[in-house]
Amino acid sequence: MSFISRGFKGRGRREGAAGRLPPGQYLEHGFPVLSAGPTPHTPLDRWDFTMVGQVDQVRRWTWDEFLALPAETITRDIHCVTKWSKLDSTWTGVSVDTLLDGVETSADYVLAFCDGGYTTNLPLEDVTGGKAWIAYAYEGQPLAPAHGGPARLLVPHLYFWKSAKWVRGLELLAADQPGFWESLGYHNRGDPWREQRYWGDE
Ligand SMILES: Nc1nc2c(c(=O)[nH]1)N[C@H]1C(S)=C(S)[C@@H](COP(=O)(O)O)O[C@H]1N2
Ligand SMILES: [Mo]
Repeated sequence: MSFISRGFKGRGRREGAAGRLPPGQYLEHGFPVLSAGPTPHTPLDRWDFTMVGQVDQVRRWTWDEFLALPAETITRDIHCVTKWSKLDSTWTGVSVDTLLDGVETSADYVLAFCDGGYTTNLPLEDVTGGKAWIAYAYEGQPLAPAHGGPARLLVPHLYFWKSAKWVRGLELLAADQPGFWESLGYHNRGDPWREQRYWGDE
């Protein structure tokens, strides 16, 4: 009896996740914290977000200005290279498209930079067209410091190391420049559906 009900539950869970777990991933119901260093605590009155590098003019938003930008609430699956995936996580933040609106650039790449010194690189294509946000709320609550609060990059279609916590800006670049994990052997792009975990994976 108990065997049957366990089996039934297990099957139900698998059906819910059908087609949503990239190769080699398992379903995680909690929300693990993965940080390469201590959690920085930048006071909001000293926080800003800047768009620098190959831009016609540096763009800068204070915390209050950032909160006044048009926000979006989105629900997405997220996939960590350490093999956990979390389905239907809900975030609120500003689309990178909104931040790039009116910015003239010839850049093809971005490097996200953060309090604490973490960086991650992405093709501009992977952060435009409704694919990336600067998120400041998770499940309707202010984003917890351990998870990147006050704000983090969210790029759910790539492995979660690309979703830089405590993000403070984007540097627009003509030439790609590897970020923190990318220069330590992780894949340059990190598409979970192609299982691009490490340098050398196709
Ligand atoms: N600034 C910063 N961002 C970061 C990291 C980090 O160490 N520092 N770790 C990355 C990795 S490897 C993962 S899997 C996710 C983890 O986010 P979480 O702690 O909210 O689960 O954040 C990414 N962003
Ligand atoms: Mo990770």
